[in-house]
Amino acid sequence: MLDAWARYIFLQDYPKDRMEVLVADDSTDNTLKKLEELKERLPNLRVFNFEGRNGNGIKRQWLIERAAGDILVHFDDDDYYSPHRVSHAVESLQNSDKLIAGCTMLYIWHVEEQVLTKSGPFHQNHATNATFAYKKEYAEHNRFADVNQQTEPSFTNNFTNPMVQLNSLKTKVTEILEKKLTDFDQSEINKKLKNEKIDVTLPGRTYLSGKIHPVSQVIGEVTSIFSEIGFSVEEGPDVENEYYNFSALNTPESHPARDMHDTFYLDRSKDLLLRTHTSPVQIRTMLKSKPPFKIIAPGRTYRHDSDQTHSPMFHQLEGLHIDKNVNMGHLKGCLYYFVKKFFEVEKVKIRFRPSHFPFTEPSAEVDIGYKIQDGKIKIGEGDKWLEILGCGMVHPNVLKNVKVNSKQYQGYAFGVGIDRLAMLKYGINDLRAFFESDIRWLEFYGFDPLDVPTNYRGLSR
Ligand code: 2U9
Repeated sequence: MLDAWARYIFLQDYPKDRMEVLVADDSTDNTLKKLEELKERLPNLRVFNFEGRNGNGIKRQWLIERAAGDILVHFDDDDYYSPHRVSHAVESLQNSDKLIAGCTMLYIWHVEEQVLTKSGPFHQNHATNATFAYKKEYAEHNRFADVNQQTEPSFTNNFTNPMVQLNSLKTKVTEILEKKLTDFDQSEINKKLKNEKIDVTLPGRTYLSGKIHPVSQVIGEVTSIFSEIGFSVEEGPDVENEYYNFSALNTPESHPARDMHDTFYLDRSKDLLLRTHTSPVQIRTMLKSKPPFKIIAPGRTYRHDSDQTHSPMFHQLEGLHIDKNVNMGHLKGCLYYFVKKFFEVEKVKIRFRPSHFPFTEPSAEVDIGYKIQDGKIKIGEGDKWLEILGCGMVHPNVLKNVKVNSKQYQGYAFGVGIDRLAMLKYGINDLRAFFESDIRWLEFYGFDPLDVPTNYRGLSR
């Protein structure tokens, strides 16, 4: 701080031999030592130790009483001053009958904080803080009050003493400039208010909002239900190899699912193919990690099939839960919970029918009860049965293929067709419309993008 202050004192264009510099030093650092060094370049430098005494008023009074010159000019040690400060103040006071000089407006550059503040412009006798200059005879009759702040009003008799204006031209230019800027802003606003009119009778603009496809909606719903009971979501590629899609899943070379009529092969050696189920995702997950596993795998699957209820590309969701002591009771509990949540019913009739899949043993297919009421399907009650799921306990051969010890770990797996679930829940009867990309169909059967399915807010509206 002292360095900056000393620089502004040296930079003053007023002759140094005619300038007495008085310092009231109340600092605790090595300021005194530094001031000693300055003495060589400022012949009339006088330093007073002011430590322990408080108040700007007291300090100023102290300095005034010890000053030798006719004209006194204030300097703070933490503000920036121009080189003309002393000469301008002295000249202004010498050419005037008035006893005090100051500026009604001031920009202060705070050296330490590195900020610029502005005070004023005030009325003509109101000197802004730290701009004071005055004749010594004035100070003999007007004393700085012994207060820390706002000493100026009492010193200037509440701003009633006529004041020589310092930097008056600069103040005027600033004022004019600021007025011009506000006038300009104002006239721009007025121009806009005059020329721009709002027609409040105009109908609102219509906008096209996209819709969520029923398949995406159902994937969201199903994922939400299973994540609530501890399943995490895994994904994998649509293009798979023979091993992950068939061999690892205990599907023999002779199995009809491997037939060209069922599977889309991508090369002559029948190694690359479009996955026929999402099961390879579970194989990949188990190979890269260690049990327990509790995962679901939703996604696109492909089979060589096309009619009113089959599309060559369709969607599946498979689940897998492997841990110590997982049994068929857990499988039944999990699927019962899922069916109730998905169809949003309190009670549901459910039956497990023995079946066969190469990757599960024992295997079952799951049917749910339904009836037709007023031409609509009612899920959960009635004496008709609807097949919706396949499931079973994971075959020990599958666990062996993914290096899981089947003596220690067992578990269940299930698979469900997403498109079929969507058709059942939302009363859509032709599967082919799902993938025709008819915007009118989507407009009717689609869902609001903001209406995201959650277990808390409700799955569907
Ligand atoms: C691993 C082990 C076992 C997944 C299973 C089914 C039964 C099933 C069908 C439902 C309708 C396919 O889309 S659908 O035609 N799926 O019946 N899926 S058990 O079993 C697995 C999966 C991965 C490692």
